Parts: sequence; C-alpha cells; structure tokens
Amino acid sequence: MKKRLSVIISLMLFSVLLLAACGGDDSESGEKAITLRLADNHPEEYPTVIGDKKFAELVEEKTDGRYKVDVFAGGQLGEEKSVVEQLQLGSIDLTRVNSIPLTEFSDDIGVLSLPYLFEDEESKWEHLTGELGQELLDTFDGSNLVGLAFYDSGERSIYNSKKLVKTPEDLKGLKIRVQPSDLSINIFEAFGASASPMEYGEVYSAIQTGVLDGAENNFPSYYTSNHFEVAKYFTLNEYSGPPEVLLASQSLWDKLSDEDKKAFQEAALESVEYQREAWAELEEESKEAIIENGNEIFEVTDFGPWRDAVEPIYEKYGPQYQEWIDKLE
Ligand code: GTR
Repeated sequence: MKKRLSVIISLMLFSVLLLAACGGDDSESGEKAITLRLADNHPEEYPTVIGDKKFAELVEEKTDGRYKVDVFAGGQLGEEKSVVEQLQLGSIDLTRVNSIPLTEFSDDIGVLSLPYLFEDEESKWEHLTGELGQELLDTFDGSNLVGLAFYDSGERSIYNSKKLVKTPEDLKGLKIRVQPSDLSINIFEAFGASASPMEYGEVYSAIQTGVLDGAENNFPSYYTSNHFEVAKYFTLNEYSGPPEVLLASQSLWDKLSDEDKKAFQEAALESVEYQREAWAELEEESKEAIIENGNEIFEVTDFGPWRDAVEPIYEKYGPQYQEWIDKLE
C-alpha cells in the first residue's frame, strides 16, 4: 500500500513539473508568458521563416516577454489553405502564407496577383508598405483573420520538364500546377496551358512521376522545393508577384490589449525589412545554383504576347478589383 502511495505521489510530482515546463517561462513582470504558434510552409532559413523569427523576437521584446511566438516551419502544421482555416477557428494563432491562397478568403486581396500589375518592384513596395497596403490588410476584417504585414515573394514564372517554353503558344498541351485559386487557374488557361490546382507539398512527386509537366514559382521556391531537379526548363516571364502575408487569428487579436495589438503590429512591420534582405540574398543565390546545375533559363524580353494572352483576366476580374486598380494607378 505504502509503495503504491509513493508511486502516486511521484507521478503527481512529475505531472506538476511537466506542466510547469509546458507553461513557458515567466515574463519580466513575473506573469506566465503566453506561447503562440506561427505556421509557415517553407523550410528553416527560407526568407519568410527568417521574417517570422524576427517578428517572434520583436513580439517578445515589445511585450516584455509576456508573449512568445514559436515558429513551426516546413509545413508542420499543414498546407496553406488548411492553416488559414485553422486560423479562422483560432486553433493556430499566426501564419505566413502567400496571398494567392488568400483569394479564397478575401474578395480584395486578389488584386495583388493580377498579371503584370505593377510597373516595377519599387512602386510595388511603396504601395505595400504604405497606406494602400494597410487598407488591403484591413480587408480581412470580417473573415476572422487579421492582416499584419506583407513579405516579399518576388515574381512568379513558369517551369516544366518537357521543353524550353518561349511564348504562350509553347504552353499548349502542358499540364501546369497552379496554387489552389480560381484566379490562378484562369490565368494559366488564358496562357493556353492546362491548369492543375494542387497543394505545394505534392508538386515535386507529381512532376517526377509525370502527373504534371510543370509548375510556376519564383527562383527561391523553385530551388528550395527541389522542383529544379525534376523540371529543368525555366521561362522567366515574371507574370505575377503575389506577396506573402503575415496573419493573426481574430481570436488571438480579441484577447490582446490595445497596447499589445500595437506591439504585434509594430513587430510585423519592423520584420519586413529583415525578410526583404533575406529575400534578395536567396533570390540571387538560388538563381546561381540553378544555372550551375545546368538548368536552362529563357529570359523573356518580348512581353507583348504574354500580356496580350492575359487580357481576358482583366476583362473578367476588372470589375471586382477596379477600385484597387484605380488606387494603384
Ligand atoms: C511560394 C509561396 C508559398 C506557396 C508556394 C506555392 O512562392 O511562398 O507560400 O504559396 O509558393 O506555390 O504553393
């Protein structure tokens, strides 16, 4: 009997210790720190994850350690669409996702993915870090999501395993993976390809086994996802530049004091600079690595046929996004 009692006491002690370990460290004021989860589908050291971690560090600093953010990289918490749904339910607190999958959750954000929308990167970032960017982040109001900041994702281009594509004509008959969004499907159908929506994590093996002929992305994703190993022809047509978005769940937001909301917002905006620096580095590095690997890159110089091909997209989506297009102009 005595022995059993001592086992029970030891077990209780062990549980108390375990609970204390999970509860996180004390903040500077002595309160228990609240640990939040941030999901990202890119690997550690990818620019978005570098941005997430800077954000985490700044949140902790600005809230005097009352909030800690654990970054779960590599898609550990799920693919992008499912993570956004989990954010809406409040079971994940924060995420960094691309703005294309968000077109299924907001009627406005898709404007940033319209083909050949911005004149250049400079004007794009002036908008994204300015008033218009904030207005666009605010359009998540009412969808249980809170937009905090935009991160850089460069421009997207097309790659495949079959041949060097030089014009939209060459895309005929090729099955190209697009992000799960109607806008992306419509753009690739306008280019003349057969558009196949699929989650990011499934694309490598789909190209490898011939289920797909190719996909589309920026250099850093083409490189870190290893798609460059199975689809060696890259067409640099930079047809669209949907930025990344850092989001919080509404349920987290509602629990924050006004002062903490400000701290989270400032942390997000301050992390943008770090993320963009990391972006510029990896963009360069991945392009070099791809060339070194022997992949063929066709750099489009005549954008006429590509722009003409996507005119129907402006006819179809123009009315929905007109207000934003006008503001951008
Ligand atoms: C990347 C983006 C990811 C994901 C991926 C995709 O450029 O950073 O968040 O959206 O593209 O193609 O699914």
